Amino acid sequence: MSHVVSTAGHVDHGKSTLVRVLTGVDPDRFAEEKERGLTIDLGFASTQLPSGKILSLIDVPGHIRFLKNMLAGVGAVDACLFVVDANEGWKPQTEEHLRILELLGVGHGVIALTKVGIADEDLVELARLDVAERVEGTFLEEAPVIGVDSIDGTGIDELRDALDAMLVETPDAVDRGTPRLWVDRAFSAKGSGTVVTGTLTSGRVRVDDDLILYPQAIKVRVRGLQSLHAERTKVGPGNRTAINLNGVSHDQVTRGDVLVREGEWHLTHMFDASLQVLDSLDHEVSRRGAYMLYLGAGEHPVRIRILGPSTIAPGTSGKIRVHLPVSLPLLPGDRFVVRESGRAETVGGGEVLDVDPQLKASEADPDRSVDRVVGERGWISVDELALLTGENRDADVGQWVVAPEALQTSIASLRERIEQSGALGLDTAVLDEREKAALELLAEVAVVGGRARVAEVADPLAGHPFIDALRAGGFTPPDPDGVDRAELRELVRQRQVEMIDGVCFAPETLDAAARLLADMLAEQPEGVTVSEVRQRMGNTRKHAMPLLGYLDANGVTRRRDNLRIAGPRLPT
Ligand SMILES: Nc1nc2c(ncn2[C@@H]2O[C@H](COP(=O)(O)OP(=O)(O)OP(=O)(O)O)[C@@H](O)[C@H]2O)c(=O)[nH]1
Ligand SMILES: [Mg+2]
Repeated sequence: MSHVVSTAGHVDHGKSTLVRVLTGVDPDRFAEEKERGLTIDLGFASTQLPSGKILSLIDVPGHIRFLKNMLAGVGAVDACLFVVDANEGWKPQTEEHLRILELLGVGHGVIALTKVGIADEDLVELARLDVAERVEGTFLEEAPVIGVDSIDGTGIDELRDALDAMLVETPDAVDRGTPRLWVDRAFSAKGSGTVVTGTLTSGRVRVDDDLILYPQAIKVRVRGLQSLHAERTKVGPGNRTAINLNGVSHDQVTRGDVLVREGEWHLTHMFDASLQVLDSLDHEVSRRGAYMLYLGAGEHPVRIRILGPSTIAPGTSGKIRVHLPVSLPLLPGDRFVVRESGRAETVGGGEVLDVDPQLKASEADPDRSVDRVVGERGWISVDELALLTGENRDADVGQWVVAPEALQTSIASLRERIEQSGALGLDTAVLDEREKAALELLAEVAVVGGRARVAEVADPLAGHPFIDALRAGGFTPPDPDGVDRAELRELVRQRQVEMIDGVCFAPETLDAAARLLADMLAEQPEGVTVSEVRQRMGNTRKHAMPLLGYLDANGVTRRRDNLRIAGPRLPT
């Protein structure tokens, strides 16, 4: 496990030189960089610290013209090596880099005051005071400030110790089991084809893994892996990683693309987010303006809609809806920086809050709450919720997480349908997945033979003698003489007793009547008369008529003239 740390600071303040002294590797890779003594693009190097920990450094350019490259380098870092030239002191990109790191949520750092060998002591002291003041209230407030000189070696050991201590404080990368790698370089290596590099986050990658490259949606396979200059069979999160890919040519891949496994991320070209606007901005942020969004290692032209009030003033924060030109695998908590393309100035940055907004922009008020995500949908599967929020919730019902109100509504409507379905019960084949799941929550309902009906259990009135009498009576049940009226009402309410046209029946009798008619109509499909039914039931009109009325009303039978014929719900 290594930690990935980026440099930061104004142009020429000594970042690359310091990286070279710390690691023995010159991070300026290009001839043009070496000739001009200026970092243009990202550089990479690593070293082992006294404790044995591995420090991976990403060296960023300080020049404002290459800020885009700097942004590509800091999208996935845990901490920073913040560089200030003791002679020059705090400069514009010192400030801008600090703001960017803050917006991206970088939480740890060490400050190196460079070139102390060629600065007089007063200047160094002044620079210290200045730096202390500038970082007040930022994540660097408590950071150690180490005077160093990369040419004569002053303070380098002390800096190593400070970096070591910083890594102890810096939390290890999270392993969610869902790897994501924002590509910061893609090239073709002799003999092995396409290689991409980046900082792996959120999970492990193994040789032979199938991955997808977005936004192109190209299926690729991991042919080989390297981390810290060694071949690996697997690499864990928080590591600089080079992946040799099958299935894509290097010119199909650009910085800012992203590798993930299929189905593990929600892909979106629209998300809601917070936006903290920099204090230094001299105008409000409105929907007008051309914006560039920096996220992962990529740069994307975006449309922004302010949620709520129409503008966000400098030094304040608000919420925005962002429209990306491509779909990317995002998760709440992802951080980004926004710049205004026309003016080339950093506007602010924020955190993704909702990767799948449900409400219209005029109504949305996003936050990181998982309950909000559930509430806006009512029902959501455990898997879908994990994709949208990164959180694994236990299911409330079946495979679903359900908002309390939505669950109550479903249960109430289910109960009503079951009650209305009468003694025959509700055919569960007509229920959708959610309703079937909710059925399990209805303690009073039993499902027998694919039909849900109110069960006759766990009740003081269960086993009431009148129920037994009704059952025993069958098609000629007794009248409820002598039965307490309140008890009778309750028995009817619970559907332990079915009251039809003032006559009481056991629920089983209704089923038996339906089956009897089915038998009779199988023999006589053209229809049966009331008197034939009476004869088979062995009863009189008093009991036969309510039973037939019930069967007609429930679609078991239908009347045609003075005959009963098969209805749509005749048992088969
Ligand atoms: N004397 C002295 N010179 C230094 C020190 N660090 C850097 N330099 C010199 O300062 C110049 C700029 O150093 P770099 O390391 O290229 O600066 P940088 O911050 O990487 O610059 P960019 O990447 O372009 O932003 C070079 O000429 C270095 O030799 C130091 O500690 N002491
Ligand atoms: Mg440099």
